[in-house]
Amino acid sequence: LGKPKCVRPPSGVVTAIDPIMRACGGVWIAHGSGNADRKFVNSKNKLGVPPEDNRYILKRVWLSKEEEDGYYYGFANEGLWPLCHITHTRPMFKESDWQMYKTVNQKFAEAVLEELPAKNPFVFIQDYHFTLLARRIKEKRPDTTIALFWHIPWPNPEAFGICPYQKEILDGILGADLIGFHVQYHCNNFLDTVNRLLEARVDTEKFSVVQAGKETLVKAFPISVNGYISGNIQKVESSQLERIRQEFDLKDKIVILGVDRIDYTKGIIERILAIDRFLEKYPQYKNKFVFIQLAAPSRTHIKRYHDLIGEIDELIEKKNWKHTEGGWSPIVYLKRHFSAEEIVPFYVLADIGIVSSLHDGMNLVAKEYVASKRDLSGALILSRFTGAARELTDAIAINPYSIEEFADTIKTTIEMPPEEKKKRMENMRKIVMEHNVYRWAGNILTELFALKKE
Ligand code: ADQ
Repeated sequence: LGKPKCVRPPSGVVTAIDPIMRACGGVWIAHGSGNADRKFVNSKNKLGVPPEDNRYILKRVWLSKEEEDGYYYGFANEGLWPLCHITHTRPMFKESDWQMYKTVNQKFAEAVLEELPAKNPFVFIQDYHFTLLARRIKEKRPDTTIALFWHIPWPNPEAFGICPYQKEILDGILGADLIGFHVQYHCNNFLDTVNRLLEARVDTEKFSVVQAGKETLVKAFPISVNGYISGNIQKVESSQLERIRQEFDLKDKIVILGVDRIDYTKGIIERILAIDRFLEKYPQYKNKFVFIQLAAPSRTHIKRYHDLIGEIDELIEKKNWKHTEGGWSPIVYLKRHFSAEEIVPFYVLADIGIVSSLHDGMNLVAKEYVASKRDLSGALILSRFTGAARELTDAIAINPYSIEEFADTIKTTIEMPPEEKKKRMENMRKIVMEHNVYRWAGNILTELFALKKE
C-alpha cells in the first residue's frame, strides 16, 4: 500500500552491525523479510545500502513462509531464544522446526559460498539463527576464517542440556575459529557446556576448545553503540523537544523513559508494576512525573509475543485508570516503530532512563541513552541481569523481579543529588565513548586476522 519505506528494524544486532558495514564495506547476507524487498534487488538479489549513499552490499536470501515459520519463529525464537534467556518461559523444540532450521542454515551456507573470494575469505556470522553455518561453510571451504558473535546470553550446561539437538548445535558452532560473547560469564558457561556435553578438550588457560585437531577461541567482546562520535552526533533542535513536551504535557514534569522491542525478556510488565507501586507508596509524586514507554511490536506471530502485547495494553490501561487525576495519567504508551532519529529526542528529554530486562546479552538502549546525554543530565536505572550492567557500574542497579526494590529505586533516583547524577553520567559516558562499536568490531577482526596468520 502506498510508497515503500526503508525501515531499520528495532533490533540490537542491526543497530550494532550497520555502522560497521558502513565503515568497512563488504557483503551482508540476510533474509529479505520486508514486503517490498524483492522490488529493490538486482538479478543477483543484491542492492546497495543505505539507498541514498551505497556503502555496502546487502544480499538477500528469500525464505518461503514455511521456512520462516520453522526456522525463524519456530526453532530460533521459540526454542533457542527462551533456552538462552533465563526468564522462566519454556523453550519449545519441534522436530519439524529443527528440520527447517537445518534447511535454512544450509541455504545461507550456499549463499555465503557463492560470495567467497578465491583467497583468504573471512566470514563474520551473527547470532543464534546460524549455529550450523560455520560448520557447513568449513566443509566446503576449509580455508575460510570464521568468527561467530552470539548476541544473547549462553546458559549453564544444565539449562542448555535440555535441548534435544545440543550436540549438533555445539558441533556446528565449533566450526568457527573464534566465538564471541558479550561477557566472560557467558564464555565460561559455553566452555562448561562443551566440556560437559561434547568429547572435546577445553583449554581453560587459552579459553579455547580443541576438537579433532581444530581449535576454536572463545572470548568476550562487549558490544556497544557508535558512541555518537564527533561528526555522527545528531543535533536535536530545541523546537523538536518543545514539540514533544507540548504533545505529551511534560511541562514541569519529571520524564521517565523506557524504549524496547516488545519482548518478555525486557521486563516491561515489571516496569509498569514498579511505577504503580511507586505511586501507591509515594502518592506525593502524583502529577509530578510522566513515564513514557516507546515499544515496537516484534515476533508477533509467536503466541507468547502476541499475548504479551495484549497483557501490556491491559495493564497500562488499568494502572492509568487507577492513578488518573484531573487529566493527568502516569503512563504514556507509544506502541509503534520509531526511527533512530525519532528516538534520540526522547533520550535527550528523559530525566531517568529505565532498562529492566529480566535477562539481556548486553542491551544497547542503556548505552544509547548514555550516549545521548551530552549535557551530562539524566540517570540510568539498569537491571543487574543485563550485560551492560557489568560495564555501566555507575548506573543505579535493580533486580526487576523485586517490584518493591524497583519502586523505591525510582524514588531514590528522582531524589538523588544533581552532582551525584552528573558524576555518574560522566563516568558512564567515558565508557560508552571509548568502548564504542567500532572498537568492538576492531577487536574481533584483529583477533580473527591474528588467527589466520598462525
Ligand atoms: P535486542 O534484544 O534487539 O538485541 P537491544 O540491544 O536493546 O535489544 O537493542 C534494541 C534496538 O532497537 C536499539 O537500538 C533500540 O534503539 C531499538 N528500538 C527499541 N525500541 C524501538 C522502537 N520502539 N522503535 C524503533 N527502534 C527501537 C540483541 C540482544 C541484546 C544485545 C543486542 C546487540 O538481545 O542483548 O545488546 O542484540 O548485541
